[in-house]
Amino acid sequence: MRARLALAYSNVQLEHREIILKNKPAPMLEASPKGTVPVLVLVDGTVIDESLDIMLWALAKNDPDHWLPHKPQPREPAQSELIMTLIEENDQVFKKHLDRYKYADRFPEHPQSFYREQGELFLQKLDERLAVQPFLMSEQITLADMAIAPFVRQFAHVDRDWFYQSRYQHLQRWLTQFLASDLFQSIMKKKPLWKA
Ligand SMILES: N[C@@H](CCC(=O)N[C@@H](CS)C(=O)NCC(=O)O)C(=O)O
Repeated sequence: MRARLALAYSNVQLEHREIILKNKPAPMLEASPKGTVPVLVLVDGTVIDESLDIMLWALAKNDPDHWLPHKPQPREPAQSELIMTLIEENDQVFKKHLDRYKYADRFPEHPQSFYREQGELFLQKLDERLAVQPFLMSEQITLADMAIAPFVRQFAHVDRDWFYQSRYQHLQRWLTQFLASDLFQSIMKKKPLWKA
């Protein structure tokens, strides 16, 4: 989802090949044997098969609203480094708790509420940021918002009633705004399955 967001935003020309994971087409596995989506194949044959790398590639092509700002202050890390640190925490830590919360029956060592509480540490952190500014890093959308929102959406959708009644009100506002955005709506339009 986040790769699609960045590709749509940067407006690069591409052929979208929709697949189902239960029936991965051979050309996909030839390009990327690890068998996960997304996979981006460039005209020169280069394969990019990590969603964050696809986002970075798309922004390097075209980043009209500066999702990756460049305003380094003396003795302060550039904002782009802070963005990458927050995304890394999402990808390395929060994602693990999300998967366990979502598929708690596959991780019977703990009840589902345990995994939710682990994930909440990150929700709390995001909510504190969103209490003082509209987006995760600043007044403007950055790559951090777009790389992280799809995971918060998944977390929220495990138990929507719980999420929308939780104390993370700023996060609720931010997620609701993301879900209503034209960009998100545009990538959610159903695409026909690709046939070779
Ligand atoms: N780190 C990878 C994770 C990709 C990933 O795990 N994708 C899932 C779908 S969201 C997948 O393709 N799973 C393979 C399968 O279910 O067969 C990325 O962000 O690109």
